[in-house]
Amino acid sequence: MNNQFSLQGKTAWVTGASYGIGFAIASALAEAGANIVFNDIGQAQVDKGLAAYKESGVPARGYVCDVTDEGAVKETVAKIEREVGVVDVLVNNAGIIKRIPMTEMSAEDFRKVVDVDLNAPFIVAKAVIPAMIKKGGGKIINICSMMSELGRETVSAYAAAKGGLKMLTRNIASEYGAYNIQCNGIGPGYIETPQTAPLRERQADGSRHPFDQFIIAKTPAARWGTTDDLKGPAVFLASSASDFVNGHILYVDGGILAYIGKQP
Ligand code: NAP
Ligand code: GCO
Repeated sequence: MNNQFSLQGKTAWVTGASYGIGFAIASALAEAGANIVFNDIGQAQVDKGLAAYKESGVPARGYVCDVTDEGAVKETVAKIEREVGVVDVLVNNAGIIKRIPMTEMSAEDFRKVVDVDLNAPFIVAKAVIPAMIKKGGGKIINICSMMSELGRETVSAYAAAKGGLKMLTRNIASEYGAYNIQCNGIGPGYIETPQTAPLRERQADGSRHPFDQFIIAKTPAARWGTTDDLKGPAVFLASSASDFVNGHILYVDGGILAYIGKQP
């Protein structure tokens, strides 16, 4: 059974993984035996990531690549294939959010969020699928969100992108399942990372942020998730243990989507 979860000899690319969820997922895939590559927008961020991986004892290669730049993505895939090997596992993790009321959000800002959170997963998946087909198969994991299913104030662009990413996941599964490529999503709940730090800031009186309290009440587990909570699900979807799982969004949310919320 343990062999089913082994990634020995596999090359795994986690995008935007200098820190946060991507870093945790890359570390977990490495622990399962994968050779890790990651990218970030600038050399400074890549160097920061390399130092963090080294400190954690995780061998990793870092590449400077803006995932919204198709030319840069194609070049990065060619470098990875030359220097490490064909990408067996792709985790489309890189993402941004802009929390602005829709009527106050510029079309430019809306496009920026969709570009990173939806267009880029298309660009990167499109770049790695041909070599996966030649190799006889592969795994693609798109990092979706609660906002793939739910809306809330100020996150219109993010929800539109993550909802689209859910359907892109299902379409890749549909179009390339015949080539032994499984494409699934992970939908994290509310996770403690820099991206959600503003939602957890302590108030001047030391009390919890109202949104923090809201999430605690909405989550049966009565806590925020940590990046460690995502490690097992990522290894499962990256390994042969999930070879007949395709087009599925695995929500790792402590039960938020199942729960009406604690009565105030
Ligand atoms: P984060 O802390 O903000 O990290 C995002 C990472 O993506 C950073 O390393 C960032 O690099 C990188 N990135 C952004 N734009 C990029 C681009 N154009 N090219 C390459 N890299 C880029 O976010 P996180 O909380 O770890 O979230 C990671 C993923 O999980 C995102 O897709 C997010 O939407 C999703 N998610 C997060 C949560 C949560 O509660 N935290 C829940 C559900 C889903 P820089 O530092 O250089 O900007
Ligand atoms: C927000 C949060 C969420 C989380 C995550 C939830 O502002 O609502 O940032 O969007 O990032 O996507 O799954």
